[in-house]
Amino acid sequence: MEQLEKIKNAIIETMPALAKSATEEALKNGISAKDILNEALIPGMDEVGRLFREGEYFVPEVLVSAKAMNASMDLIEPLLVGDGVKKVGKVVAGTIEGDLHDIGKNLVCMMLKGAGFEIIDLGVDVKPEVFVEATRQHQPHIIVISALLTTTMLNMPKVIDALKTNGLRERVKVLVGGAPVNQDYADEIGADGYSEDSSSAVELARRLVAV
Ligand code: B12
Repeated sequence: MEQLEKIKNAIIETMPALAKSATEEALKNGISAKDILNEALIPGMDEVGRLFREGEYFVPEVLVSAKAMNASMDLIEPLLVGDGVKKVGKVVAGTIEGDLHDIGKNLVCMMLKGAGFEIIDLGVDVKPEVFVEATRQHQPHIIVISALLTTTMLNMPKVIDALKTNGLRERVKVLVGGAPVNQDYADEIGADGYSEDSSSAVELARRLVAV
């Protein structure tokens, strides 16, 4: 669809203002927030990833693309989330220590919020002790940990170890994800769950709290 292409291209071509206006236009024309997410934002960012990988884009371009994606996300989030949804569980979320990538983590949080979870978002570069403290303070059902770098995913088990050391491991389910993470790694570090995208993360979170 032409309007979804326009949003996608605004992300790829690093144009936040256009991403915003094209999203406003699409919503006005009755295109759903879910279609904007799945058919424009995610494929747009995937393409940016490819350009970065192949050396056509550098960090500044990727940052502006991320800004364009966020400009659109700000508009669709309230529609994806919906008001007055009964809370089904509490989630503490964060990107692991050393890692500044937050687009995927934010998407997972947004989808979980939409499914009725209460989210405590600790942001990026979150140290194990900060996850522990938030677990003590908020008593979540689930901890969501995101990593986008092969180097930082190695910090994920440190959170699990820190929870054990502090006697909190049995109280909370740990969900891990992000591009370099897979089911084998999740099993190896003793996480309770892994999923590859934000929609399946919701299903998994629901199962973990047995909704
Ligand atoms: C955007 C981006 C950046 C932006 C981040 C902006 C931001 N606010 O997030 C900036 C420019 C800052 C950046 C910096 C760097 N980046 Co970068 N970046 C990317 C890029 C292009 C896209 C990532 C993204 O947002 N994808 C879109 C989202 C929606 O996907 P996602 O994060 O995978 O999330 C989905 C799933 O994984 C899952 N998910 C995510 N988290 C979780 C958690 C749970 C619990 C669950 C269940 C699911 C889940 O659900 C999400 C939605 O479906 C990727 C390439 C790529 N295609 O992945 C490189 C990439 C991740 N970056 C890379 C690198 C190397 C870097 C830098 C080291 C570059 C540098 N030399 O400085 C720095 C590191 C900075 C740091 N300390 O973190 C490499 C990593 C390589 C590796 N193997 O480790 C990649 C793969 C690019 C590449 N091919 O070289 N980056």
